[in-house]
Amino acid sequence: MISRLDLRGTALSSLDARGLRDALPRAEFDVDAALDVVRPLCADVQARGVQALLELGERFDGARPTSLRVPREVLRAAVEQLDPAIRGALLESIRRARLVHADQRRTDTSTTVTDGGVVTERWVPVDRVGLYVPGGIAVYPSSVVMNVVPAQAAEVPSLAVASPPQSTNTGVFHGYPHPTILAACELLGVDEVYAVGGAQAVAMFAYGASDEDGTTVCEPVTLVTGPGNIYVAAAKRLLKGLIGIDAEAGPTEIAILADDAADADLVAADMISQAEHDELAAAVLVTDSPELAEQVERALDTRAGATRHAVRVKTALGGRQSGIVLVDSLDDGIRVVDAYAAEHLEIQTRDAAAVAARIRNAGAIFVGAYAPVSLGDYCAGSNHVLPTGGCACHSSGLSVQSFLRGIHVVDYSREALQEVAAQVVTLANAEDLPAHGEAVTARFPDA
Ligand code: HSO
Ligand code: ZN
Repeated sequence: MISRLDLRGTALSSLDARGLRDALPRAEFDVDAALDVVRPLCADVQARGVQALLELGERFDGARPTSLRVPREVLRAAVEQLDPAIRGALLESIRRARLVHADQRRTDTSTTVTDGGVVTERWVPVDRVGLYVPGGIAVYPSSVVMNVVPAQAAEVPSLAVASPPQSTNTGVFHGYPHPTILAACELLGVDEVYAVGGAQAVAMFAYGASDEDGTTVCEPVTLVTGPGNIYVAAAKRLLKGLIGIDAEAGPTEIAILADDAADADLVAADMISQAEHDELAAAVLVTDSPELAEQVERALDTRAGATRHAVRVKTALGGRQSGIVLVDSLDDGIRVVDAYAAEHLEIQTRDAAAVAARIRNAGAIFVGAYAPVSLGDYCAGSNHVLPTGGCACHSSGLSVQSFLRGIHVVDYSREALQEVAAQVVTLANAEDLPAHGEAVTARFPDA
């Protein structure tokens, strides 16, 4: 079912990371191709606001909520009707995420460059964020936690969530997002929630939305975060600039670096755990042990046949994005996973912590047999909104930092400026921008 890539005997140390990356399994995720689909949708939302959003919800999600914004009593009802075990688990997930994200808060730094010349980096949260929570194949209340917690820790003053209306909801929840998503919002203290999904949610956040009387229903935001399908990613690409975005999330990925000490059944279970997300999800095992590779193949067959979403899992494992990569040594394995730059990387080797310390590119690293990706998906305290598609070689997952801007505050006295005036003038002239220098010398007419 799963393909094999045998890199044994290849001099990996002589390949550049790009070349190696291109040789590895990965999904096609052509966001550009989706741009043509989302462009008219976004234009429609910009032109017709709430009316367009309600119609698009009916067209794509098969549901029309009574109001675009979920009423407060519906949010409260979602918590009241929530299974107590789910409530307890969500609260534990929130508690742990809050612990970790509280420690990510930045403090301002002030540097005295010279007497009277001080540069301060001041961390300021964005004014308002729109958090997107998908609701397609699966419903992710955990993603509400992962988006909201860092935004709140960053003290973003205004925060809205959007998630698709569900056609299967009944009673008070009819036409609104999944009740567990609503409950997660309420437990987190978020009361601005919209029943809007897909690209149109990103457009609503970017442009804001008014109803036919011109009453504003949703104010525009400055930053949109959260995962989504290819259309959500395309809308983010289209509207980036007008709004800030976190990343264009692609299908989820798990890479596992394992040696012959790994438990094949656990490796297979973890690969399947992420393959369960999507037919395009990627599960990649990198190992220097042909025996482990064989055992994992067998375990995948057994487990994939027995799991609830067997069809989806088998498609994901059988796709070109998944595979087992055989290498000569653990050092080569590290080269491979670094080139791949996985969203999630598990290290299941002897002395896993030491191996993990050598990894340079990954969205998140899961160390040893007792840190499966599913732990990080829900309850490790870490964030599960992570860079996909190899973007982990230049980007990080969602964190408090994602919601902050570092503003440099430059405070120089007359004397401090005078001290460096000649150098500013010299550099300005070297760039043939003399007016820059003149802006300095104008302050010292007697010099
Ligand atoms: N593994 C997904 C997140 C998730 N898993 C949500 C379960 N629910 C991307 O990191
Ligand atoms: Zn997951």
